[in-house]
Amino acid sequence: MMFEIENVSPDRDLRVAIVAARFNRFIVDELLAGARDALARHEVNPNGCALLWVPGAFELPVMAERLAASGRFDAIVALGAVVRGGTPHFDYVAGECAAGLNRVALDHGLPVSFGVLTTDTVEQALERASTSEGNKGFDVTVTALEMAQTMRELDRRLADPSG
Ligand code: INI
Repeated sequence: MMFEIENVSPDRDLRVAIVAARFNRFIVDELLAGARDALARHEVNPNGCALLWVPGAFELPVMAERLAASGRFDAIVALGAVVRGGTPHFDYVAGECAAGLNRVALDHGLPVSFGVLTTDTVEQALERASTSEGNKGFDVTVTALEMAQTMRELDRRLADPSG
């Protein structure tokens, strides 16, 4: 085996941009609290991080695209809540949001974490955004950090295979 990279521990200088959708803000605020907690627990330097608000989940991809194109960030975390009950166009908003975020990730080779809840009810969304039952904002931020660090170490290994 040439090399293996697993169980990386995120550098404190990783630069993370969070994009948060204001729609269903009371839910997204909980996701954001989880995301902030994940950054703080990994002692990520806040000076390299940014938080951008957009109106709804549909707007997350275009802002993520702008952030990715800036070259200033190692990972992007997208947060939102799309609830089927209140959303006749649920499938368009949720589907385009997911597809758009994934496109940004692939176009830029940048980790873009999908922290957008897509649930049938507000109750289900709140369960996934709570602190006691596990917080999706926390989880996807940990994922973003792992991906950014693994990419960083991969670049290092490929630049210096002996090191
Ligand atoms: N945006 C959300 O983030 N969640 C929703 O549940 C939602 N609903 O219910 O419609 C929603 N709609 C707004 C959408 O994201 C755009 O902001 C809007 O269509 C303007 O482009």
